[in-house]
Amino acid sequence: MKTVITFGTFDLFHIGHLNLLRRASQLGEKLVVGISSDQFVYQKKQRMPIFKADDRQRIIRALTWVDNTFIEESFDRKRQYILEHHADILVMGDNWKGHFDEFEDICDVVYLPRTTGISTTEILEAIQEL
Ligand code: C2G
Repeated sequence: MKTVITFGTFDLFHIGHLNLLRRASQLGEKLVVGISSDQFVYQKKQRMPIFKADDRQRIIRALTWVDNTFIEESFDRKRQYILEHHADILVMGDNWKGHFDEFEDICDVVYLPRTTGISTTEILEAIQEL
């Protein structure tokens, strides 16, 4: 039985997020998702998320492929999260390619192709242009 772990902001949940989570779930029997805290999103993106962490977590938790969720507070704790959740595979979109190779000593690290043509930033820009 393999446990897959993945991390993300998942703000303005969209089809790119859905595809990533579906494909991640297919790599194992259990999928655990770390959802970035609002402060961590600010550190990563220099802007606050549109949806609060609690709401983003509720949306992810409602997906049938997702078995467990938690709030990710920082990059520094990634090793701890992987170990705590007994993850066998770390999955991220390939915009993160190479960034998490340091965890190959404790799990497999897989980068999946991103869905093209959609991102939270592009959605925000499209709305602003209306
Ligand atoms: N993603 C994707 N296709 C898109 C958009 C996003 O496959 N069109 C993937 C990303 O590659 C990532 C996941 O969906 O694996 C979540 O993306 P974001 O919400 O943008 O998360 P991010 O801010 O990159 O958080 O510790 C690492 C992070 O917390 C990653």
